[in-house]
Amino acid sequence: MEASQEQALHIDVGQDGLDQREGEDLLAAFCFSSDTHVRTDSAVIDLCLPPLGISQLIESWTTPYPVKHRRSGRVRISEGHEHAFAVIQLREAYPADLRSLTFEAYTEMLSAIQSTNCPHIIKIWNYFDRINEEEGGLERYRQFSWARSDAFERMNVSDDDLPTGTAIGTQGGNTLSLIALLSRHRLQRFENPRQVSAYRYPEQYGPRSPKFSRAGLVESENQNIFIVSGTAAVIGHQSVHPFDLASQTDVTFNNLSLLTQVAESFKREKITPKLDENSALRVYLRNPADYPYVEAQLRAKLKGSPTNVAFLHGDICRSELEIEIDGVRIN
Ligand code: 3EB
Repeated sequence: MEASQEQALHIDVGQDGLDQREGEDLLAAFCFSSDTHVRTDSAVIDLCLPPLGISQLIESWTTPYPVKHRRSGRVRISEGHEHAFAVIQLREAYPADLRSLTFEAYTEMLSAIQSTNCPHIIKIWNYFDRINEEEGGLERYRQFSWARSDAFERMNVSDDDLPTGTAIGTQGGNTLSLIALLSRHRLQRFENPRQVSAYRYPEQYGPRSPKFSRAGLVESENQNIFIVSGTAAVIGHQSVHPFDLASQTDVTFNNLSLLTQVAESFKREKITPKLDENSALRVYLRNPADYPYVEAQLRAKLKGSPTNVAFLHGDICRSELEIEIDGVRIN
């Protein structure tokens, strides 16, 4: 098949080595393990988010089009035909100043993105250690949110232009990792009607609100992307069922189905805006012992055996939350 008739983007989750499709180029490989190595010159992104029930998982994003790998300062860029990734991973100093480091990382990454052929930021995954720990009088997640907000402001990204997001605590590595998915095509954003938009959260969650959109669609000629931000047991702006895994799991699934319902109302011919066994999902659990329960729940909800799911040991950005799920469906 001609590349032009094929889908531009594929995701595969596998356990052994790079699960690269025959004849395709690698845009990004998220390597989830308890390893903390930081690469500097490839599309492989090592993240200390240990997979549950297995020692290593690799989520590979590949494309039939040629990919150009380059660097812009400390930002690694993989540019394909319609999609690209920009990645920055910075070690934290001791004593740490996460707020300054986040501002530096964000402004450097956002500037580098301006030099790519894919100006639309679809999603930014944010990972760093000790997310709920207080440092210098403020929880590290709140320091991070503050700096991300300042950086978007500095770079003239308004609340109407925010990408989808995920912010999760890693289990070591001492590294701030920002991974941006970019596209030639714009993101059609939408919010969850049952939730206050994160960028309008009141100050009780930090001096500056978390700047992300809840979900979105990216339409292009051959392919569409439905993508959701990290989704948890939040209603309005409040966490519900604090520390209660089973109830939080239910609310999280409800929030995900609400987002898919909103996406349905945008629906064009070729879009399947749902999270099902053909989606790539990441399920983040604060407590590894919760894995068997959530795995069984997910299989029941999706009514199939999803192959592209990563269950990861990650800390949720509010200490009372036990579970968060993010996902993408390409079709
Ligand atoms: C929430 O709904 C839960 O700060 O980038 C989810 C997704 C959450 C992304 C972020 C935070 C972020 O507010 C937390």
